[in-house]
Amino acid sequence: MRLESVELIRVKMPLVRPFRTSFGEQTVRDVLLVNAYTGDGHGWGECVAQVDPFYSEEFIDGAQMVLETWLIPQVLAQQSVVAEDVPELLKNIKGHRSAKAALEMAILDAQLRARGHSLSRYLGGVRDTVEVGVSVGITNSVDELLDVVAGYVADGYTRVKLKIEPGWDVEPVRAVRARFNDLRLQVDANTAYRVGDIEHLKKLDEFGLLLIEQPFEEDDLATHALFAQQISTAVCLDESIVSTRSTEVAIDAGACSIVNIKVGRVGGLIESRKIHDLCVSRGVDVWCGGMLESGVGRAANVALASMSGFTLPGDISASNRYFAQDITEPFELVGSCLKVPTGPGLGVTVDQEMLASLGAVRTHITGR
Ligand code: NPG
Repeated sequence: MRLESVELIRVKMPLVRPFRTSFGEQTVRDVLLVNAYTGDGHGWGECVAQVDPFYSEEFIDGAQMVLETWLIPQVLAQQSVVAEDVPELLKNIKGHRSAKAALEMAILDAQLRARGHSLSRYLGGVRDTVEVGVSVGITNSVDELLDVVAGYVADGYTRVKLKIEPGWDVEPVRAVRARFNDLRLQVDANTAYRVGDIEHLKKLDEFGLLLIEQPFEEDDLATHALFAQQISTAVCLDESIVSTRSTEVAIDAGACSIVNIKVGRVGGLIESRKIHDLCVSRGVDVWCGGMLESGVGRAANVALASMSGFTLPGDISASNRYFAQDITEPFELVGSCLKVPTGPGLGVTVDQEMLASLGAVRTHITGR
């Protein structure tokens, strides 16, 4: 397959509700889409980098720049390319995993659309529907949190993730657990704690949580391992997991018993599949994380989560949890599940009129 040109599309999608984490608040999702035009047709990818480098070192303007200046020209220079070549082709460029993931996704989508195969089938998915959860940001009060959670429970979600940070942890979790006895509950700290907080965090053991996600800094496997020995709740890693190798090191160190896989954070769907396979072979449960994706990235997440090792519900909510209107056909909750697309490639269609009405800005890179 020859890559002819790539179009980068930037579009701002307002979120239906502000999303607050320990690293900031978001009200609008600044989406970067990648459209790969090949000799065999075109395909879509989505870059999950955020506006600010607060979740990871990547940020959306930097991702666009590295795509335009290095990643896309390097692939355009090839006579022929398939998605499986992309990780190796881009290996000389350090980091920038979510930018690489978006380009790989677009090329893979084009390839699969041309073959008529769905992404789920390509990845070896085993499910038609995937169980999903919802991630709830930090709110101004515990009462407000209870109202937000009640709304999601009424929508059908049976697994809720609460964002925590120092000063917003044991009490909000206690209140949610007291009101929603049967709810599957987990917490995510996005690296907000330090080794001295271990005694305090151990109090979370009494709430029957599914897991505690990334309490400590991403390069601090030692503190995660120490914590895992002292708490009965499962420790899950997100930010620390950036490759198959880092996953192996984390498992060997005893730093986690559960792994969150995010396509952007690990550099693509092909690396995601490798991490999944490693975790399955090591008896480690995995689940699919989310980065407030549009329908394009969500389609990839749903396909990934259809693989056998994804035994826990993902942070892949229905489109209406994020946006009043998505840029693809919406993903809707059926019970507490989303349907896995069966059409070719990502299996969704991007609404070009919707992109235009949102004021999408396009950059076309031909390279030749
Ligand atoms: O449903 O897509 C979603 C959001 C899930 O909480 C979620 N994502 O730290 O995992 C996270 C968090 C996040 C969102 C991180 C946006 C970075 C950016």
